[in-house]
Amino acid sequence: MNGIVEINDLKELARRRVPKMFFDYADSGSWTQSTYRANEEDFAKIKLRQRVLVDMTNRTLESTMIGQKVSMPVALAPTGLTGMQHADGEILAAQAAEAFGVPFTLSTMSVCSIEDIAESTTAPFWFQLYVMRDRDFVGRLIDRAKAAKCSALVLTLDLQILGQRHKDIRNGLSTPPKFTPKHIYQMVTRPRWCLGMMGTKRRTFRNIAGHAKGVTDLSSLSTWTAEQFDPQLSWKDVAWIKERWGGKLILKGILDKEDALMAAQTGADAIIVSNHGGRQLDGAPSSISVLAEIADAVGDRIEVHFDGGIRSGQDVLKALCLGAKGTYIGRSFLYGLGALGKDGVTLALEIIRKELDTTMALCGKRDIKDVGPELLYQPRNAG
Ligand code: HOC
Repeated sequence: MNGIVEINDLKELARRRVPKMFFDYADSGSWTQSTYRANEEDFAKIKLRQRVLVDMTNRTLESTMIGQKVSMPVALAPTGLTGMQHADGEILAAQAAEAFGVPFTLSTMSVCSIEDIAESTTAPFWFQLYVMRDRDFVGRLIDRAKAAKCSALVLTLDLQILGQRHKDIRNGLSTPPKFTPKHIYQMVTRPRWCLGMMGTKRRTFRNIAGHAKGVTDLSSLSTWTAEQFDPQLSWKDVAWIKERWGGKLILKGILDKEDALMAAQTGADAIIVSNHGGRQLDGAPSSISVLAEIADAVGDRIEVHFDGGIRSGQDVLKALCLGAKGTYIGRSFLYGLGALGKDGVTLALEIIRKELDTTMALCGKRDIKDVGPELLYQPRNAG
């Protein structure tokens, strides 16, 4: 599309098209947002080695993540309330990912349900699980993911309690609930978004509907979340979930080497080095700054994946060079979704694929499976 060259262009278009409270919800981090910013900024500090006169024909980005074929090692991350960026957002993103040959991960906290995605796609998708105090409900979610033939369960470990997000509080997306004329104004001044929402039945949180009876809007959802998410989640629960699920298991939210070592002992298939997009512990290091240490510590025992701050194909390449077998984009696809719906998600994936391919070639590699730390520039006097 004219004028859209990089992910940032999609971001600016989304900012104009999505009501502020929902754009901010996706876009912001917790507290001072220092970790959220570091996720992006630390990528820029990593320099690539330019190589010349290397045969660059017949390049391939194909790879695998947890043994599943991917057209490039970039999955769509589980993102909460994706259906608020665009009507039926989770369905559109899943369809775009399927056409592209990359995994889509549905969040527990999504607007469209597990069953909605299963009915609208043919490729197996991944389901992200939050653990609530009510283990029967958690068990039922796992069973629904099995019935929908999800091919991996992504268990999030870093949201036992919710990090405080100042923008959400200021926007009224918090407890106690606030819904003011300002919100209504934000919505009606985004006619495309409004028409889309009016045209769909999927406007509330269908994975948890039925269990969370009073949850009908964002405010009541945030109250429910605060009460339901289990602050006592432990490694024992991981064992229980692994057993109940019985399929491929990915543990998301590892940022510390000690935790990575514990995770490697669980028998899970992969970990995701992640700080939840800078939305949980503000002041924690960027995901990219801890990736190499974690990959070195456990990479021979468990597949290491990465998320946090990827806004280009160059960022993907850097994460792969530092030890990730696969990566995830969250905001990068959400901006596309908010800007242009399904076409915007496809465009975000195309932008990333082209940047990844060109960067890999300029670094002198033809196969994404062959990239490693040798592609990164190490200044002579670096410690
Ligand atoms: C109000 C809902 O992964 C996020 C999500 C989890 C959200 C639950 C809160 O936004 O970080």
